[in-house]
Amino acid sequence: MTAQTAVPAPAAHEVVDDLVRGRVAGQSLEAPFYTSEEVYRRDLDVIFARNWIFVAAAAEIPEPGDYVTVDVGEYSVIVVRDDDEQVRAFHNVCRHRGSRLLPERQGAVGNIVCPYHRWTYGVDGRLRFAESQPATFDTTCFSLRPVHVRDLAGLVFICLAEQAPQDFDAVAEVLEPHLRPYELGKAKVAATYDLAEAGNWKLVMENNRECYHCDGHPELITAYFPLFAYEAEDITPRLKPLYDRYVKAAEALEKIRAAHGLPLTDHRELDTRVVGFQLSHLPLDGEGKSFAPNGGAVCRTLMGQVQDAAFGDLSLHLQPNSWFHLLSDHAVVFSVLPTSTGTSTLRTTWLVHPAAVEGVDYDLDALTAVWRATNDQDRALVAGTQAGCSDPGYVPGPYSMVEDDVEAFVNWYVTRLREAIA
Ligand code: 3BY
Ligand code: FES
Repeated sequence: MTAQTAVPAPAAHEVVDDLVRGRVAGQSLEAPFYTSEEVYRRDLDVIFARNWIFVAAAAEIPEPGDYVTVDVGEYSVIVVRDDDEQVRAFHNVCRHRGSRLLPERQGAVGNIVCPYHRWTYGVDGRLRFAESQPATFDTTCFSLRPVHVRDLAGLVFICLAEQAPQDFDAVAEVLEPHLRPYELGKAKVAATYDLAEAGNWKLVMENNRECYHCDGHPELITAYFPLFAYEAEDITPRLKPLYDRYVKAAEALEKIRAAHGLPLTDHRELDTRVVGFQLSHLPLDGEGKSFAPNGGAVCRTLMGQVQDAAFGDLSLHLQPNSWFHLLSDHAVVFSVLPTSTGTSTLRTTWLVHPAAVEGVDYDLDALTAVWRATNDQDRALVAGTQAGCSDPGYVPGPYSMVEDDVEAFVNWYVTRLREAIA
């Protein structure tokens, strides 16, 4: 009898390596990218623990001691405004025996006091007090562990890596002049809510990156031209009248921005940078002002230094987890955080001018109606895609001509995973 040598099954990480190496461009990802625990762990490690992640509007923490906590996989991070009014970020872990420090999603503190044995940290992270320590105990050795943080014109990003990608500064330099007039850092939070998505975080992002499905957003498209990422050659006879209206509105918007001496250029660096981004100045349909039905305004007070209500939509997409709409009268900021292989959280926050008064300058339901409806519609599309991709009958399908930004997102993602393997 001949002895048979069993061929060992490849380790789970090798299976993921092969998937990543074998990714075929131009079509949707293979099912395990959305369904495998091993890929999910890889995403947390390579994407969410190494890149700049958008986590909050600075307006959520206006005063010293105001904080939010952010869960990124197994990490919890405290984002807090210190006494010098700088935004700081720390691991939400006590330096004594590791207790979680702040369990709430947001709040305000004088000091950060551990609930276990009351080690007390300043909002600058320094350990100020720990009872019953020997004379040799040096508090300076037990500050909270910092997390990289940047406040870009009122948008707060963190990076959990030891070495954060350098690229952020160059991107911030491009974005800052476009964002500055809106004074997001001084804005008021009108509303924020978390939506539980029944889909892998990448499906939420991919859905955001195309308007091929925008007929599914009847409320949104009375104001928003459903032509995002469409080029002239992508315009079918059905879309021609809409496109003609879009071209006229875009010309009018360019004149308005030029009259105010503001930057006009769009930027598309979605998969050509580590901090991949796209900035677009989009005109709006109808009245051309904001996201009320037919492009009407939703708030009487204009943002920051903005002087013209017909200021269009400054649309910003960032890899890997965020997008933004800045209008003359409000801003909406979105972040996606993974919660399991097949679930994620979409956080949406609406900002208005700090002097805008609810019930006087804006009606909260009217302010939030379009994106609540759009988020719900997208939620159903994402859940349906998660179900389909989990079906043994799923095979990847080709991207259309107007899904370049989905492809760019996936390329950015696969590039990060390939770099990590190398
Ligand atoms: O939020 C966005 O960026 C839009 C909305 C619809 C599709 N997407 C391109
Ligand atoms: Fe925080 Fe003991 S674990 S004080």
